[in-house]
Order: sequence, then C-alpha cells, then structure tokens
Amino acid sequence: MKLSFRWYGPEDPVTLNHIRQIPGMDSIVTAVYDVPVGEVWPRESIAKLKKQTEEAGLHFEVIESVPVHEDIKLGKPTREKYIENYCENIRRVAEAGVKCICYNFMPVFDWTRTQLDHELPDGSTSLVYYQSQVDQVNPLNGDSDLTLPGWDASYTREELAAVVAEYNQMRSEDLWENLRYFIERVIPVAKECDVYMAIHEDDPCWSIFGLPRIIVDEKSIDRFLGLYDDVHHGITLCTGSLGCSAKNDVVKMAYKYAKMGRIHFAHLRNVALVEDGFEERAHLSSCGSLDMYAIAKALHDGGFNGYVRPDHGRMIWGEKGRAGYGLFDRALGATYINGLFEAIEKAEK
Ligand SMILES: [Mn+2]
Repeated sequence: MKLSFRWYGPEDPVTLNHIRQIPGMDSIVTAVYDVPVGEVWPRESIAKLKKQTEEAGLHFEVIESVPVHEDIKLGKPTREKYIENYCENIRRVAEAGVKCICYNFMPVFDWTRTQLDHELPDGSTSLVYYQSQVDQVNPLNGDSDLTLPGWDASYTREELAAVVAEYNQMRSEDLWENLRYFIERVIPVAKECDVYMAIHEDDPCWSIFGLPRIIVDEKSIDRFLGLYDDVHHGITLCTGSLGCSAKNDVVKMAYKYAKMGRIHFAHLRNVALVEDGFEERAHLSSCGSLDMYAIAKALHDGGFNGYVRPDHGRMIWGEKGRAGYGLFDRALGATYINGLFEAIEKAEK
C-alpha cells in the first residue's frame, strides 16, 4: 500500500508542508484545477504541480480527477473532441510520471450530500445525506430555491434544469453505451502510457432525481470491468461510496477486485448508516458501519499494492476549511490506515 493524500493545489489551506509531516506519506493526489472541464491541461500547469510536490519530498503519481465532460456522458457528437482532449491529458500526465488516474461517470451532480457541517455528538462536524432532504429539492422545479451543497456552481438554475432534462431522456443502458464508447477509446491510450485508470463508484450508490447512476454495486462493477480486458482498466475502491448501501459487501468486493488486479486506488473511509440515509464518521471501524480492518485485510490478502488515501474527514479541533478535506481528521485517518496495514503485514510473518 502506498499512502497518499488529496491536495487541492496552492489554494488549498492544507499545505504540502503539512502533508509531508504525516508519517508514511508517499504520494500526493491532485489535479489541474484552473482549466474548464473537457479542455487540455497545459504542460506548464502539470509541471508546476509536479515540481511543488517533489520539492516537498512527495511523489506526483495520482491524479484525481481528470473529469469527464458531460457531452461524453450524454453521447453528443461533440464528445469526439472531448475524448481526444481526454486522451491528450492522459499522455501529458503520464509524461510527468503519473501512474494512476481517478475519474467518475456520474451525471451532473458528482457526490451528493444534504449538509456539510452536521454536528456529531462529540462536537465535530461531518457531511451527511438524508433522503427526506433530497426529496424536497427538485432541480426541475423553477420555483425551488433549494440547492444541495456540492452542486456545480457553474450552472445557473436554468442550465441545471436543462441538463437534468437531457439526462431524463436517457435510460441507464444509454449511459452504459456512452461509457463503453469512452472506455474503448481511452484505455488503449492509458495502456500505451502505462497509466492505470481507476473509475470511482457513484456517490451515493443510487439514482438521484431520476438521473441514471450505473457504477453502484458488484454486478455493475463486474459489467464495467468486462468492457475492456486489460489491467489498466480498473477501479478506485471507495468504501464510503459503496458502503452507504447495506446491500454492498465491501469486504468481499475489496478481496475480489484486488485479486483480479483491478483495484489501483482505494479511498478508505467509514460511514454510518442511519434510518434516513448516512453520516460520514471518523475512519475507525467502531465509529461507523464498515469494518475497516476487514476491508484492509481483504485488500492485503488480495495482493493489492496500489495507492490508498484517507477519504473525507470530519472537521475537528476548530479547523475551518474545505468540508471533508481538512487536515486533522484526515491525518488521523492516515495514521489509522498505517496502523491497520502494519499490523496486518506483521501478523502474516
Ligand atoms: Mn471516494
């Protein structure tokens, strides 16, 4: 396991100097953020990130994410240009030494939560999802002033309604077809560049506002991996995204896909399933619904040797900053992950 940490670039209140002091830290997970989705990343921007990362004594090996333009997901004729740009970005980051690219294929909304600062009993705050709150928010209702945190602020309400309406014309099978089209063009380039593509599951792992969501469980991941028979075509195992449905056996999936050599990146975090949805919690098993030890053990036993990062953290100790991406609780998560893997590896000897 190679420990990594997400960093949002020079604007991030969490600095590389903070991150390098977390024990065992190996690699930074970052992206070029100042270029619109779908465009080619300037070589200078990539080189700058690499230089900053390496000057901090860390590796520049994981990108999260190279986002997929909506026209690719919608299967519009303009996708040709965006797929070409996507392939060019793979080549450019590979030139800079990147080994793994995390991406997702979620229509419009990416991750969805209803509150970013829900107070837990210990006074920390975390991201939560309550279905009753989601049900009150309808992006197609022009009178609704409600929005959800995490929604792409670059859309006006009218644009959002328009793009949601486009997706509402699509069936899940259409989205699968568009995903297949994308994969068949992108993976050969990744192969050539020896970059491991790692799709992130949909978060949460069910349909929202009638929009199709397709990477949600074991069956769909099996189908996804079947789209292209090559090790460069793989997944990011996000335990929190899969774990917010009690139907997903995350331990089983961790072992199965690690054994197949298809997990290139793991987001390790815990969630607590509650009556009306889920709450993000501290990483420790006893703080949520997932057995983090069993997941780490399954990855190890399956021969996993990819990148791992602590995923969202709570806000603790009065820290202010990007919800889910503060320093303190993610550093605690990293330390916990170190402990799990050290114990698992030593117990085996
Ligand atoms: Mn994740």
